[in-house]
Amino acid sequence: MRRHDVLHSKELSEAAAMSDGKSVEKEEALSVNEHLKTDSDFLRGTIQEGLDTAVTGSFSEGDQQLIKFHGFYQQDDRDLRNERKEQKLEPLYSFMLRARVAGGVCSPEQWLGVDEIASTLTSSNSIRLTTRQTFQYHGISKRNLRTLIQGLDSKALDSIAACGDVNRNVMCNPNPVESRLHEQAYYWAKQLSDQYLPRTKAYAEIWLGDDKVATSEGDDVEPVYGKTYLPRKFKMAVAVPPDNDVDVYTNDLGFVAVAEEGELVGFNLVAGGGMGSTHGEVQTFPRLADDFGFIKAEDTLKFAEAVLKVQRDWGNRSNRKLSRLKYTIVKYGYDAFKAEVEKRAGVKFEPKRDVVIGDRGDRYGWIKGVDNKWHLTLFIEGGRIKDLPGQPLQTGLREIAKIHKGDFRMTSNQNFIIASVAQEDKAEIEALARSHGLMGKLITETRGRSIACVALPTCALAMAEAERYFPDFLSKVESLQEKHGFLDQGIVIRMTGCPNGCARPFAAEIGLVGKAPGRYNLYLGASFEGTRLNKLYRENIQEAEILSELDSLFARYVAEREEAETFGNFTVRIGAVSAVIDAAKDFHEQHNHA
Ligand code: SRM
Ligand code: SF4
Repeated sequence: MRRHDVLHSKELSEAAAMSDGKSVEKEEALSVNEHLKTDSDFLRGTIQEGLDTAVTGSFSEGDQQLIKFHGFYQQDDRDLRNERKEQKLEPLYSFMLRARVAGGVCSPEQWLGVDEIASTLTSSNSIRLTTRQTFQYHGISKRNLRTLIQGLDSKALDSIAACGDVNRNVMCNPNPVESRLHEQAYYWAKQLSDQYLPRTKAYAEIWLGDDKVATSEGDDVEPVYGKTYLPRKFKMAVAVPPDNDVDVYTNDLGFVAVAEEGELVGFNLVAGGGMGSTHGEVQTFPRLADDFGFIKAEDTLKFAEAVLKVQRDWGNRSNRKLSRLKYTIVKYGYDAFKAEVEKRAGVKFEPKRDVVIGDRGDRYGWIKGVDNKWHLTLFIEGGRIKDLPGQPLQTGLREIAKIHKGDFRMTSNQNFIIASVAQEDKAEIEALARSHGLMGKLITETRGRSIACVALPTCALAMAEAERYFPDFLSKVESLQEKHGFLDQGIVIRMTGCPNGCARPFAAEIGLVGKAPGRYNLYLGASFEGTRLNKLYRENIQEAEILSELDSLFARYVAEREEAETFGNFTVRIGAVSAVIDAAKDFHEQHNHA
């Protein structure tokens, strides 16, 4: 038994005793994934053998779980599923690979590599910016996986831990305007990303051809994770207020920067956020993180490691639907969790410092930073970088990368920043952006703040469209805003193809969550800033009904709103939905309309 397995049983009992004073946790059967991880020889499984098997485009079932830790998912084109079935062919398997890019920062040189891979090794011929500041490729065949990963490696990029039961890509506010503060916040995001990478050599061996390193039971290969890693995925973000583009409260662990005279002094630590839920299963729910208090910057890693280890040891390893940190905190209680984190960190939380949490949108166009460098934020609809008719977006970014001397930053709203442009280079970059359709279109305040997940045709879990349908849907909402005379105001609208919440829909003022083809649940009432969840308003409705509901609500909003009242706050004040205060209790409370 490894050290933390011993701790696991002991601390489970202690924590359970702490939370209700007497009960002792019953051990439940471990989930299949726990056995897979244990038996995987630190994430190797039989991936290597699967890769060399040419008779099928897929991996074995077990390896399909393990490849996630290496950054990719097996998928099939759902648009072609029935046709292939009728032809008695195996599904058209391909892979989605997600890179790990802490804080979304990459160099033009790296981008040229990313771009070349998309054009030569993927059938989607596109790059997809994600809601966590990185990029994905879709449509990679099994035989191209190794070449692709080696291509990324040649540009000092990788995909390890982009998916799987580990700390994922760490987000950080990408705003380069306040350069000093951003630099300090980014430093910690990078530390959090690097420190909690899996230490196994499996990735290097399988994909980069490194020699196999022998391991044995006694080897401390993974000092933080242990051989069974975390119970589930784990997400961290660093916010630099007032910007909340990283939606810090939706993360398992969030660091809200606290500055004094422009210098970072520490963070307000928040923990226990997450969006995923399952329709009809009330024990699952989205949740926003709790505030735990202020920590000094130099204690950042102590606290992060303490939280990771508590989740490692206390998290549910039997039911993967209930294994995120949010459920651990709800189960053991805020106080018990906090005390355990302080104990393991060896430091106590100080009272939370006052900070103002503001907008979650990106600032489009040119902005001048304090260092006199210019930064250009480009709106990328649906995060999809592709050469479209009349809008060769991918080519445009390639041409810019060839001449750009600063860096690039991906945003958590699926957008792209060309950062640190000198005054004398500004005109040339703008000309390239304009001539390739990357600039020049009017982006409304609502569209600029709204996001949709990938969904169909690649996502295996999608119940309805999102990325492909969302632009047209938004145009209809914009027409309604125009009709009611408030198109100049932004509403945060988010759509996902299912309740897993990849575009953080439960933190949107208007959230649309796929139920079935063409059908969505409509959620209302989140705050503009991302500090309150929304709630179900109408269930399983189609576009006409959604628009009709919004039409009536917009009419009332314009007539009855208080000064500077946001749409989300308005829907709560008039009682369209009640405010979610305790997600575990309130989120599923049925509303009259639902
Ligand atoms: Fe996600 C699963 C796409 C951000 C919660 N997510 C998936 C998969 C891999 C589907 C699957 O398991 O087969 C999707 C692949 C679709 C495709 O074809 O590309 C997928 N998630 C995405 C991305 C690409 C959406 C996007 O449009 O940008 C985002 C990639 C982020 C990244 O770069 O790491 C993405 N996913 C999120 C977020 C938002 C965030 O983290 O800020 C969430 C909600 C926050 C959270 O984790 O609670 C999210 N994805 C999920 C879940 C639900 C987890 C849960 O706790 O229940 C799943 C399903 C699962 O894990 O079982 C999921
Ligand atoms: Fe797929 Fe659902 Fe995530 Fe959308 S929210 S990408 S449909 S898992």
